[in-house]
Amino acid sequence: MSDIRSEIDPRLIAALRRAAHVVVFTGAGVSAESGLPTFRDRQTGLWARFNPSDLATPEAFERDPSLVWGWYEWRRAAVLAAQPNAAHRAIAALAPRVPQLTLITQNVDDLHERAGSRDVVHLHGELSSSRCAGCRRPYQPAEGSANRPTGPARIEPPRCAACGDRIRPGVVWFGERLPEQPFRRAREAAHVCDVFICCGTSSRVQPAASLTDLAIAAGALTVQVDPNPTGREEDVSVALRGPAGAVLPQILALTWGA
Ligand code: BV8
Ligand code: ZN
Repeated sequence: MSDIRSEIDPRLIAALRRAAHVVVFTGAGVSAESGLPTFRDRQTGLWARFNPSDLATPEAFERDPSLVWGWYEWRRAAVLAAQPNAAHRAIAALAPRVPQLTLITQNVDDLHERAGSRDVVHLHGELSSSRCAGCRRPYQPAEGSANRPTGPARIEPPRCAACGDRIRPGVVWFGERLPEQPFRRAREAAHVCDVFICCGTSSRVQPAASLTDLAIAAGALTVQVDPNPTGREEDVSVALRGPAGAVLPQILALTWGA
């Protein structure tokens, strides 16, 4: 990866130094360097191995609960085995350097939190928060009960102790509404922030991807960090081509000598 120092626009450094409110909006790409596959990367993309409609929808869970629950258990095991990477750490290090930081993520892993970020806005739920598909009661597996698979395997989902319905992952599936409060908070932050850094997302999944449009329309200085083209390069103020684990630490170093 070429050194992006020459590519970092001085406007971005100046804008970050005087920013009152910075938003960082992340997707699966920021967890890629932790070894977690993204949804769309050709080689590792999870979708490449599964048809999305076979897994991340309520209909799929209805049709084959063990296949879907097994896939989430596998992903939970992969997240547990993964470590936050330099991108997660740089975002956590950004927080004390600006008056206000809003970290919004589409990711369902907890790597931002494990890197030290607080108050993370999860738009698509979290792998760690399973609940009853019927009465919506939160579900916590009994200590040591979860059998972590080493690959995508069928696992019968547990049953709710209160109503007997199946337990489901606490994530937002395709066709399901985003959680009201987090999405409202994300829209408000995108609307008022001075700098909006969109990192590791193909910006294809709606309505989350509309946050970048909101920030552009509101006049924020918008930055994209991605090693691949997303088709948004012409829309944002600054498009930085490179892995987040290299680019974000360099932005901090150039801006604050961090
Ligand atoms: C809804 C949780 C309606 C589950 C996920 C317009 C408006 C509204 C809806 C729609 C719309 N158009 C279409 C829709 C429907 C749908 C949708 O967007 N479909 C897509 C496929 C077109 N949206 C929905 O269904 C949403 N709900 O609309 O409800 C409604 C309204 C009222 C009442 C009822 C219903 C719900 C969408 C949420 C789905 N759930 N996740 C789970 O995780 O299993 S989405 C899931 O996929 C992720 O959370 C993530 O958001 C998305 C994948 O996107 P990315 O994170 O961007 O990952 P991707 O692989 O695409 O890209 C990775 C990027 O990283 C790449 O660019 C790559 O180059 C880059 N990268 C790689 N390595 C690095 C890197 N970058 C930096 N550094 C690196 N090292
Ligand atoms: Zn229940």
